[in-house]
Amino acid sequence: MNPKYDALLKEKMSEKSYEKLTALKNQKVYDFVGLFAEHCNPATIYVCDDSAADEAYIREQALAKGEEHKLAKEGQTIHWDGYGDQARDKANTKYIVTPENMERMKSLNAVPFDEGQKEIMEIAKDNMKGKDAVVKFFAEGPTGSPFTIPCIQFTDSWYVAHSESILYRPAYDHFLNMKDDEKDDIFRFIHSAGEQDERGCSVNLDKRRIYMDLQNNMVYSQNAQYAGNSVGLKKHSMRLAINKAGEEGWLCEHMFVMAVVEPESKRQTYFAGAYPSACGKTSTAMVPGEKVVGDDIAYFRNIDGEFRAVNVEQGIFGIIKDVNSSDDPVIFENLKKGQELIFSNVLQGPDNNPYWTGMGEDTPTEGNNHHGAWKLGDKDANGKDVTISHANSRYTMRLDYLANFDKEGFEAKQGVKVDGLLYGGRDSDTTVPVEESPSYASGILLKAATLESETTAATLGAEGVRTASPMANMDFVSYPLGEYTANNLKFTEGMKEEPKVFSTNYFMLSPEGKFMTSKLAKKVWLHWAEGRVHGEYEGYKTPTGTIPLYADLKKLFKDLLNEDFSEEDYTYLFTFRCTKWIEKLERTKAFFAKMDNNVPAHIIEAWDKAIAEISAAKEKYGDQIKPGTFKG
Ligand code: SPV
Ligand code: MN
Repeated sequence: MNPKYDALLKEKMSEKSYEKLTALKNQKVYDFVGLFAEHCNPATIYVCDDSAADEAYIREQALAKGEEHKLAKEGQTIHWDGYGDQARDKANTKYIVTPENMERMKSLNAVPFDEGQKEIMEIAKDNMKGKDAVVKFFAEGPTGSPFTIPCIQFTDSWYVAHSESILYRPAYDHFLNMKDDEKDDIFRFIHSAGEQDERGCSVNLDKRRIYMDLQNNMVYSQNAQYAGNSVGLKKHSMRLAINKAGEEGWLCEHMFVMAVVEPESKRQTYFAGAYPSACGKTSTAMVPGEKVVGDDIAYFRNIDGEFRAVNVEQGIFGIIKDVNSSDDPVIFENLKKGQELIFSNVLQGPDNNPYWTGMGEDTPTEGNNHHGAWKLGDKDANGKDVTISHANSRYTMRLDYLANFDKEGFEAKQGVKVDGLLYGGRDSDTTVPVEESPSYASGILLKAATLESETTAATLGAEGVRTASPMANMDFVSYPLGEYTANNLKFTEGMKEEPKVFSTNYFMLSPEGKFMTSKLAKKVWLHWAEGRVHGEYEGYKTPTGTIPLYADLKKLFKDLLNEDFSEEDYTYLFTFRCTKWIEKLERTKAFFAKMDNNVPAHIIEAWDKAIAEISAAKEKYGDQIKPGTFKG
């Protein structure tokens, strides 16, 4: 298919692999594989189709290469990343950008295209030498749908290939059936773990780079193993998709998709939710009794005038710390089963079972973990105690294992119709537990763009520091923040109906510094929002939206959780705090100005208008406005 690569590919591939590659009749795919076969120089290349045999081969190779190890239970394996490779490498994740675009992209860790490409190609040169590489085809979103983005992954890590097999829909057949005029519109990912040690960990972390080429929808990841750095289909693809969505008029968001199920009528109402990390995203997506479509990334499209969503993925790459039988029963039960699961950076105990921090069980005092052979009290090179598992240790699991998986919603080629959006931050003193926005636009500007998460005693650094996290998407927004926010606003133009937008905050503290509701209270806020979507509850106005009446919440707490909710707690939690809100809006303005010197004027004006309205309310009602007293 290209005389430049034919002989080389035939030499590195079995006849069968070569046939699978050429059967696609996709020049772009062929040239991509050819270019990196030559440049990264693996010993062999295995091309996968969607067959069970190829899935099994990937699992076998991940074990044979020592990147994963069998655990006691059937199907369970463990993988370790290098000690310095257990979270996303933000500093070395960069956009390679054409000169005319450099100014526009300057707050986004951009490097000039030629310079960046030269550097990454030098690092990639012969990086697969002596190794066996694999090529696999996946889709973001369901195949054969308006949402589908076909992707090709070329990697020398069988752990990465295995993770992607669990997390993404297979798409060799989709590639096979693509029409000629569709064949160019694909995402391409080249990854090499580089040199690996005996535990399968990348060694040359000083040369770890993740470079994104938005012009060509291609991402280079070198010398990394942690999935957030290596799995092309996850956050690399998300950055490409956000940019593509911006150009094409749809949205890619860092959001779960779930259905709230009304207990009596069984009515299902779909919500998508954005929560910065450690603000309750997974636990909201998985509230017992509701249904889950996806937990991390959603695409939204206007289909026939409706706001529709798909889950981009088919699995969960979830934080395992503190997953236990009482807080996350659905997940925990599945982590205990003999089924295909990859545990990363947890402890492999002497009984060959996985153990992690906060699992709610006795844990061994020795074994193998993210640091190597480990026993209680071991310190790392900096004299820090090595914990039983890393704080960012994870499980990789198919979503359809979950009893509350919404198979129908997940498989819908046109996506599900979203009636509510949730934006949930973490603050101890400003945002009420749940509030509805008067309009979609107000929701995007006052709920989504203002999201923040506050550090707690449990995180490193000073307590109470707020990190701006617009749309909980800051690490992935791949073009200027103001433009992205304007595109969020524009998205619903011409739709028959806009979703209602709600803020949530599970972390408001009492004056004594205590949480005032149980962890399950989120179920109440969700069901109130669900009722509002169907016009069911009255509410009180605030300067930024509508809050619940006490009587409705009291009943919901009783019916759903059998808990008593006092009027005193209600009044405290739902008081509107004027100065706190003005400060929050000022911080949002400052953050946007720092990230983007071209924030559209209409956005800034909307914030100024909100600040003026809140100031007027403060004059009239006082700084702390109790529920029911504000009259607009
Ligand atoms: C996140 O950090 O938002 C994740 C995990 O979902 S990672 O794959 O590292 O991005
Ligand atoms: Mn995420």
